[in-house]
Amino acid sequence: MPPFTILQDDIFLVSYPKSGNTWMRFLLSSLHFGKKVDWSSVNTTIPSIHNVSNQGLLNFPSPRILKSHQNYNKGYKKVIYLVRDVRDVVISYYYYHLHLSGKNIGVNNFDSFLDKFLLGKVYAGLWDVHVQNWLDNKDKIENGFLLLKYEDLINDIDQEVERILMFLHLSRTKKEIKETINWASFENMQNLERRKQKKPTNIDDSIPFVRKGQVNQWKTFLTDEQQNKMNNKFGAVLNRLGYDVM
Ligand code: PPS
Repeated sequence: MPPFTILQDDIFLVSYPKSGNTWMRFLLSSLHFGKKVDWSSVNTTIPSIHNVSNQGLLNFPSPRILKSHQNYNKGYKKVIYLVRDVRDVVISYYYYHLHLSGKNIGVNNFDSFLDKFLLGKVYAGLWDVHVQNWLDNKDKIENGFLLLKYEDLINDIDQEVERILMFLHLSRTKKEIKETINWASFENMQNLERRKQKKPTNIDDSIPFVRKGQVNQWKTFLTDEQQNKMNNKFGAVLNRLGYDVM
């Protein structure tokens, strides 16, 4: 992607794809900007550096929150890094491809997608490289690095919202926090998705973007052989993040 201007007070929301960044953008839009976004306004509140030109990004008021899937970038000065168990990421990513273009994705079953994923032949490359690069460099990030786990958000959203507020030096009332969490709930985001006005024509409606929103899907979805492949490839980084690897 072309270079873009990083400002001193930018906050980056960084994640490997399918780790829950859209959920986080709904939460942050409300916590940081006081805006309850929907699918038409999320991109005009927290833009993606991948979809907006440098000039377009400069039109956003500071401090900007910018979504990024980029690998470690030493220019980023404040980073919220969101991770998710890669064994669920791969399933979510597979369904996302089906959502985007029906069956016409060059892989016609999960096994072939898994093989591509294990080789890093998907957008954003290898999951473990992405995670390791950010974790290895986190202490160099000038204005702070906050690691969030999708699973912690699912298990204790109140506690994670407190951590986010502290990291961003924000204070919000209990009522504001409750309303934010409800607005960004799985059910509300799925409802908002259903009511979306503009839907690209190549979307497969039977597979929503806000699809399952669960942890440990892999335990029932992946075969033993597929679990072994994932654990062999990503076990070290899964362990580093505190995920169970059998
Ligand atoms: S993307 O395409 O990289 O921007 O995808 P991303 O938003 O990072 O991740 C999509 C997955 O996040 C789930 N999701 C949620 N989970 C829990 N609660 C809420 N509110 C929520 N919103 C989105 C979404 O369903 C995708 O996960 P899967 O496992 O496919 O359901």
